[in-house]
Amino acid sequence: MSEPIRVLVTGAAGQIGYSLLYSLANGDVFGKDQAIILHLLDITPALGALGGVKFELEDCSLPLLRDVVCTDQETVAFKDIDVAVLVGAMPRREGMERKDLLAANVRIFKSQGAALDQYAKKTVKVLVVGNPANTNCLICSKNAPSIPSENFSCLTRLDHNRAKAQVALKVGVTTDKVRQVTIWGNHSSTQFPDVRHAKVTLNNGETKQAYDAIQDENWIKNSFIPVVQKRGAAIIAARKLSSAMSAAKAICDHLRDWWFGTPNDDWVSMGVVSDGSYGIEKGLVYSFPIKCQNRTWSIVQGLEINDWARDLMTKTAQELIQERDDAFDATK
Ligand code: NAX
Repeated sequence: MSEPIRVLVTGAAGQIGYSLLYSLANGDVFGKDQAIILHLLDITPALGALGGVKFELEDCSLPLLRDVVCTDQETVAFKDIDVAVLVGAMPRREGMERKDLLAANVRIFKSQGAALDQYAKKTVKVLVVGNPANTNCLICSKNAPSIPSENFSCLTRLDHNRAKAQVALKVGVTTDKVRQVTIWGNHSSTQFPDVRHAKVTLNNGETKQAYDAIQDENWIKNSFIPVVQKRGAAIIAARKLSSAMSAAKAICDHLRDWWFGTPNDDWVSMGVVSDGSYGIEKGLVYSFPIKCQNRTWSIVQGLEINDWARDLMTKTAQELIQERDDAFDATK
């Protein structure tokens, strides 16, 4: 058994934290022979609840879980960590202006970026979940100059999983039979869920392009895309709470694939710092089709982009440019 890795989860007393921690501690993400020490950070008023989460983790009686460190101090939380899952963020409160929300999140992610820079291992892998996830990730990376920007990513895997599930439901196959879907852009309603390059293996064993399996372009453009884009809002409307179980599952998928690699015949979606691929402004944190190997990721190159797709990819990039500029303004 190798040395335990230290995994930080921020906002650990919240609802995603509650759905996520068991899977991390049980070896579902980093492997069944990888011991783990959990660092759980939350704000001071949540420390009581966080203590209850620690009791429950102990009661799960998990052999891989070597320690649980609960804290409201960044100096403790970020010390020597191998992985950071940044879930905690400022939620929008009634009457709060977008600018105030952005300013509050910029403060949080600036401070956490600086803490990563100062206390974490230089090899730390960072996954930003708290919204606005892409821009928070950008702020965090900018404030951790000693950590390579490739070590930062934001979660668009939930959108990716939603897209796979919608196609699987439409065609009548299980979700593992749908491959190579892509979420382009922002984790927001401007994202572009793209199945133009996706493949589906039908129940008779035949593999087809998703467009040929679906045979309904109108459904793709006018049902599939808006359903995936607005799924988060649909869950809030139905549950009166935002997605937590599916978000936690997506976090596990994202981390597992980054750690162990993606299958040869598939790719995943991750928000990463753009290198200019597909004409997306360098430096923006944008969701791309990604392959992982040896704990590093690369953007899948050479996918054909037609005018319709280009228009959607540009719209979501423009929103990210605006968010980035507003975030920098908010701190002035
Ligand atoms: P909850 O409100 O249940 O939990 C958030 C937790 O973060 C709370 O315990 C709170 O005390 C803590 N927190 C707030 N500020 C903090 C700080 N500065 N440091 C440490 N902890 C802090 O929210 P939950 O449903 O768990 O969602 C968390 C975040 O994930 C939200 O920003 C949400 O919008 C975002 N999501 C992002 C998704 C994605 O795909 N990128 C999907 C799911 C989710 O909506």
